[in-house]
Amino acid sequence: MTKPWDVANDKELPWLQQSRLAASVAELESLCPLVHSSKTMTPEQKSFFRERGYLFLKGAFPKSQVRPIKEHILDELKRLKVWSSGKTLSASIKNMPAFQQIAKLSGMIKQNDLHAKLIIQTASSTIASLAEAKVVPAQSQLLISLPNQGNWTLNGLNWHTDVSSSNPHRMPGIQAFILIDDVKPHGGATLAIAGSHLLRSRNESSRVREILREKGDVEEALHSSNLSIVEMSGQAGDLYLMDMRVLHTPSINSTSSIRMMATVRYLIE
Ligand SMILES: O=C(O)CCC(=O)C(=O)O
Repeated sequence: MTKPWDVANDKELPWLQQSRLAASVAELESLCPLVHSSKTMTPEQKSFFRERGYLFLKGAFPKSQVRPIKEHILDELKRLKVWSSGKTLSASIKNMPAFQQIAKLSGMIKQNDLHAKLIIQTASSTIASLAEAKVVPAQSQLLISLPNQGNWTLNGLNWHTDVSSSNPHRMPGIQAFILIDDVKPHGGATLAIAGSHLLRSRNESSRVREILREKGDVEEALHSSNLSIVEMSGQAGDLYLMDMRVLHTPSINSTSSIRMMATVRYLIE
């Protein structure tokens, strides 16, 4: 099993077509009655996760738990002279390609261990319940994007999986995406292709790659293969859980707010 956390292994999937995200919103809304229970997942949540490869848990963390992390990030950005009082201070970081910026900022900001550990612990039991297996938090990372990165688009994104498993029938792990602050649609949230974890054969995968390269209505084409794009936007404290076989990508932050998320990768023992 390889763990190329920082390196996209699907670089040949560069061009996507911009369009709406209606299918994913409908999917998320259908889950709303289920989302408040934590730790033990309901059979409905487990079955949704198995079929779509992700789960949205609205308000999984109290805002009081994520607020200190947000404050720490803002303090760090100020200390590093990257961002303060609504202004970007570092021209070199602002001018970096959007996705390099994420990696750079995640490397620069010191993690606040105490709060990160609390999040990791709280999510662990929920994830173990979903995986029905023992899971180990292998790696955590802040996902920060500066505002105003340009027009939001589905073109030129970096679709990838972080772990390649020798057995495509077995889920290698679950990745948690935690919203540290509110993230509006088109605000730089991670995008995922729901259902892509079930692409079994080389033929199926190649067809999806082709769809992602085409300039037509990509979402329509994905929909006909029972695939849909999920934009992990929401409010501080929301949690998205994703089967690590699901294709996902960073996206452009076209809003005027910093995108603040954190991710933890849990591998199945
Ligand atoms: O910055 C992002 O939202 C992308 C995150 C990602 O691709 C990953 O954690 O593997």
